Amino acid sequence: MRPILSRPARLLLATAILAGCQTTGAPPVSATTNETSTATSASAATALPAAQQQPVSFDEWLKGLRAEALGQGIRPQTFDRAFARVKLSDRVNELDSAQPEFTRQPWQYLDSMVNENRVQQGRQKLQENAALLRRVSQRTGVPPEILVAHWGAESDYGRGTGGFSVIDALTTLAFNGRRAAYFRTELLAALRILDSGDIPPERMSGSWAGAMGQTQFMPTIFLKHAIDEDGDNRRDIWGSLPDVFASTAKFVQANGWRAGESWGEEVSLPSGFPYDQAEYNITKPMSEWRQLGVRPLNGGQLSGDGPAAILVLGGHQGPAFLVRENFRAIMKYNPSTSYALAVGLLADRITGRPGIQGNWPRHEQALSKDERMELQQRLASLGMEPGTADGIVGANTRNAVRRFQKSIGAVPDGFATKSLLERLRQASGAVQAAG
Ligand SMILES: [Ca+2]
Repeated sequence: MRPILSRPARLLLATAILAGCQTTGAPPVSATTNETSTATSASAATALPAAQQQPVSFDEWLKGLRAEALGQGIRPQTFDRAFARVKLSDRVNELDSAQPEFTRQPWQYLDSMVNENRVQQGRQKLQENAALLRRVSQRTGVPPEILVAHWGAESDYGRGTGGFSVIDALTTLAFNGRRAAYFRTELLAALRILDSGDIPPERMSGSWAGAMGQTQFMPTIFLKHAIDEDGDNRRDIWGSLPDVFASTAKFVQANGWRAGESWGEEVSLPSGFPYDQAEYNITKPMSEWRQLGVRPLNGGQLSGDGPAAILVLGGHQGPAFLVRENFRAIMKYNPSTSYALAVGLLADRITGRPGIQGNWPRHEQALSKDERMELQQRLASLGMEPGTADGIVGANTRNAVRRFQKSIGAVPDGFATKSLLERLRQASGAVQAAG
């Protein structure tokens, strides 16, 4: 529907691209911006419902959907009004099937998400809405700056909520998308929202994958967590800031936010640190990290008991972060470690704390999809067990990279770059020559 991607679409795709290189190993169940899972879930294509194997006309399909919706108690006039001018969207199909060719490095993503402009805007929004944010924060334990940072990350403080009709987008994806069953559930949830009168269909806008309004909630998340804070009997995450902040806070609280604790911090690691322990899924009590020599940047000792994990998204040459339980709560909004880091750092900057102190290894180039697959194939041929050669660098691939790094005496940080692929090519060439 537009010649170039809008800012929110680019933002969401960027998240998807990053999730591709930093998938957490968890099943792809993004709570809100579902693009993350859509673009990276290779297994989704294998789970087509039976209906997909016997194509039906759109009219027949719509009849079936109407019967199902009415069976769930949605009023016929709601359904008919929602679908009066429904259009299948080629653009949605295009975005759904887009496979990212190039991965952005974490610092490129963070540069775009936590830039000076975003920080300044965030400070202003925090001030403008101070009383409201304080009230919501006191009730839920989620700090105002975290609410503002989610808002900034999801929709650039409400400016980029996606220009798609949610009904059109979800209908397109439910009718013939790769994950039709999932989107059918979301479409029925969207109809339930319309039926409850929260928003008229023509104002129900969102991303190409149906993430709605300023919070970018998927419809099922809206039904569970959206709040009418301003008391007009409508949960309006499109136009009401009280509703936006209260809904975000309820969702983040439900995701396990611990009041009074931070998301984490940048830390310094000693030389000889066991970088094979720097992985999102490896958590340890704080006492163990202290023993391993992990320190706050400004000296002293780490506070709290843990559990926490160490993240080095740019390998051992880049900054290191200790991430706590609240980091996991942020990730339930969008299951990408880079996303959660962006929200945490944006919140820090908004409240005047410094940004990242360490330097990223900006000379390290990202791998293309072909190169990622080559990396995996070469690791497999050396017996490093990277899992399926699908071009997605997750924990399995990172651990295989670590095995290879150990085998050549390099620091086992699992960071897959062009220079690492080059060393791998040399090593597998050497193996071939020896064989
Ligand atoms: Ca309201």
